[in-house]
Amino acid sequence: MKVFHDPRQRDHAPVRELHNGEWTPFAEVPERLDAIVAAIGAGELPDDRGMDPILAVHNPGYLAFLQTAHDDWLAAGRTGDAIGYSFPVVRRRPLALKRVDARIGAYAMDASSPIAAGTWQSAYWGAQAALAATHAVLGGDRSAFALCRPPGHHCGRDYLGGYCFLNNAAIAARAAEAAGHRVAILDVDYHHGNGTQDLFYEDGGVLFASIHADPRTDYPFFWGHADERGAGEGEGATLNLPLPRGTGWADYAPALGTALRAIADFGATILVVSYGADTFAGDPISQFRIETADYTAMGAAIAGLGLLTAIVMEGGYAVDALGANVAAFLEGFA
Ligand code: SP5
Ligand code: ZN
Repeated sequence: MKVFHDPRQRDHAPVRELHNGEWTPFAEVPERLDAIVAAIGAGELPDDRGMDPILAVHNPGYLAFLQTAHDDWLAAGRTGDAIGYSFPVVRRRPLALKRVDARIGAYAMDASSPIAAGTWQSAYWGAQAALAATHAVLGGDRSAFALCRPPGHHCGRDYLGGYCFLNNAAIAARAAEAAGHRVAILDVDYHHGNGTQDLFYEDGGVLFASIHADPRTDYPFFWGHADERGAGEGEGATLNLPLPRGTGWADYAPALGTALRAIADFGATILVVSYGADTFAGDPISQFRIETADYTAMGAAIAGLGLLTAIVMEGGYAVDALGANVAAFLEGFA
């Protein structure tokens, strides 16, 4: 299977994040990428397909903000990573926001996604990796893997969050759709892919199916509940399968079967998988009990759909096991 990544995806390296009321070391580290490369190889560099496929998902104001946010932070006399502290939950309307803190708040959904000097470069090339994998599949490969980092599934049209800046899975999905495919997105990261869900919630043309920790107990809390099923023309094209903390493969596999049946029933011709290895038993920030060998079964079950498949990397924070967990999943496809 072809693998795509660009070394510039290492440049995003925030130092710390707000966690349980304290500053703790940032969990989504560049070494995640190194660990995966060590296990499966560096693969190929993605072509540069420019901004148009990214603009199919994100709004221009948000993208302009992301490209200058860290420079704006430094220009305001700050040091270190840019992070917001005021978020317009109550009222959100277009304003000429002068302070960098205001702009970050307007374009962020949480305070755990710092913007560092290299953030735009890394997010941009991660999105290009997702596009490269998608185009490999459109060009005749049965499957391809985009080693995206930073991840993407928590961010939406005009907001970052959950370590995510550009929604790689959505960018892949829109590119596949533009090529005439009927697209399903399967999200198996530990956390609900709220950004991806949001982007397709009223779109009946793309199925979003997600298996994740119950948002009553886990981030992102406000989305991913079982009763969220899409709206308007998208009603029925969102499927949320929340599972309790402590879930192992024996209870995960039936939920995966449910998601796979929904994808088959939808009549998808291409699949985008948001693969997070943070369901792993040893993950430092998550609470499922999936073991390394289970990822091979997971990959094989998904491959059993027989669909063209672009796999994009999402979370997974047990760095020492991450390479093996990604390799095991990809082996399941072979
Ligand atoms: C893509 C993805 O898996 N995003 C997960 C975002 C979870 N953010 C909320 C949990 C924050 C846990 N912070 C741990 C800090 C360790 N120093
Ligand atoms: Zn996650």
